[in-house]
Amino acid sequence: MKQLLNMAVTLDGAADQVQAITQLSNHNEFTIDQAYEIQELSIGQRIRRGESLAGYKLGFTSKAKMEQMGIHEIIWGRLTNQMQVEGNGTLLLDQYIHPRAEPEVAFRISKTIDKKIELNEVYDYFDAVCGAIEIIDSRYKQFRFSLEDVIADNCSSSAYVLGDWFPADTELNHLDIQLKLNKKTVQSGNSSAILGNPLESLVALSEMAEKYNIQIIEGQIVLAGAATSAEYLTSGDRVEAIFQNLGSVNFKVN
Ligand code: OOG
Ligand code: MG
Repeated sequence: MKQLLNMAVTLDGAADQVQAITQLSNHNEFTIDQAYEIQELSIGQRIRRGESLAGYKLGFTSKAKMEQMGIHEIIWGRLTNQMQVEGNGTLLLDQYIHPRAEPEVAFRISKTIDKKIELNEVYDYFDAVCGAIEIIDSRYKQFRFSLEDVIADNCSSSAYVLGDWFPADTELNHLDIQLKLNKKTVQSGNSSAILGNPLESLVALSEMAEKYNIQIIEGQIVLAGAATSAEYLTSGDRVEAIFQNLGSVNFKVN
């Protein structure tokens, strides 16, 4: 246990000090279940400093992401309130190691998810949806990691920006999604790239909730996973994601 805590503290410190570390798996052997324990302990450090759990994120729910990073399993991580950046706001580059942005769809949960739910039940569990941007910032050098490494590192999550909320019955499948950097489209995709339908991400998360004994509660946010590859950010960038049916989200990088 001590060793898992040490790894958790190392990851938390890397984020806090904005200093990339060597992949943990280079020098330690740990399982996927232990990686989730490290993640929990590492986020626990943030909670102890006063942050609160704001929700969850899924990773590698699209082929584009799996292929960009070379990992083909669905993973999940935690979001805290501190990680939220306001829409139209500014991301301060010096707080991140090598941040990348990716367009996401987000759900606002309205009823506790703690066991597997079916696709035909998902509408009972959220009351709003929005377009979002996730900022991922691997704490590992060169943004390279094993499956265990990235899970321990909270699935690279470091910040998120939410757009305006739309009603839960907004059609979410087959929506065009674009990511723009400085007005130029750098990624385009479709929401159906997310597990065939972004609603499936809630089913996937519900399986994780049952397996890992977590509860996603009313008011928490779930990021469904990016539909496109992620793009590196540099100083001065203006980042915008545009979603059919869900408006747009933007921020600038300083
Ligand atoms: C891991 C996180 C993946 C997504 O949306 O697929 C992810 C990474 O790419 O570093 O957030
Ligand atoms: Mg993501």
